[in-house]
Amino acid sequence: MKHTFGLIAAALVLSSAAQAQTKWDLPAAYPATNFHSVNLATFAADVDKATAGKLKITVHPGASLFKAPEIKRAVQGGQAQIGEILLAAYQNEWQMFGADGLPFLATSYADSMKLYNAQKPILQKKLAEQGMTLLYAVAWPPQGIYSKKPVTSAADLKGSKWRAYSPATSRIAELVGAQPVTVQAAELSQALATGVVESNMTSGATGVDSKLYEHLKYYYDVQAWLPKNAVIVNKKAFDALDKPTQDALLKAGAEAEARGWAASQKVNTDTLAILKTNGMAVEAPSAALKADMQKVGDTMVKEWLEKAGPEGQAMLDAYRK
Ligand code: PCA
Repeated sequence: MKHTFGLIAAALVLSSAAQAQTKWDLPAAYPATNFHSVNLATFAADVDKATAGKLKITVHPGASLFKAPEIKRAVQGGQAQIGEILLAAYQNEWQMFGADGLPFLATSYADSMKLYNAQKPILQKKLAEQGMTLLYAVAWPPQGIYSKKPVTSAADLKGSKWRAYSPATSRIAELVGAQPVTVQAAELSQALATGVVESNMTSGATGVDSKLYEHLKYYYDVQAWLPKNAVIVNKKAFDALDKPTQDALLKAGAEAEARGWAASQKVNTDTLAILKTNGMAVEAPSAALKADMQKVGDTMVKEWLEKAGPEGQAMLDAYRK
């Protein structure tokens, strides 16, 4: 009798401990050493600490749980409670997602932050309609051109096998006469090794992550745009948390955002140096290349506005104000 009571008591203790702990999965698409992923790991540790272990977030970097393009739907459907997405990858779904992926709309960290502030209210509204919320977003370092061959003007990109990671990066390829092929960051090294890719636009961060210097010898620091990663949360999962846990999550998210933007700037400087150390020519674009790319950007912003309509215009006005 006494024995049975002890077992029941033990079972009760165990089940209440299990109830008290919530486990979330956080799929992410970039390698564990990437600054976004490192930031996510710190964020998860902060949440663990602030909630005394009540909310355990497991980060799955490197597209190990879901491939990059699948993460948004996974969070929406509740297969993952929280996840990190590249907003610009979803431009075809809704033009506003792609605003930070347009060449030469916002090219500095300061402008990129301004653009984020203009985007934020409509991003929140859209994600809420989809059953999610935006926790935080962090810009990648500015995007430049990587190429196997020297590029003195856009004409040198004609016919080049160009890796794209978003609708906008595919469109750039079309406009310069390159051949776009969509390759996610997780598969980029492989694509280079097999010769599927000869050029692309991305950051120094991804250049180092994927060791682009092993195959591509030229980097032109065009600083064309700063796309953002956003951390999104399934609304039902969020609502199921108690208030102190929700508050802890929001606080850790705000801290991760500030930390991430600072890290991005440092990573920009550091990774361009690493590219050089590894034998890559890291150069400013020629006046001709700059002018060619500026023209591409003008066309794309115009095309984007046509598709985005008044909502896009309102966002641009808010950004430029
Ligand atoms: N790296 C990611 C997106 C932007 C960036 O700098 C990539 O190349 O896939």
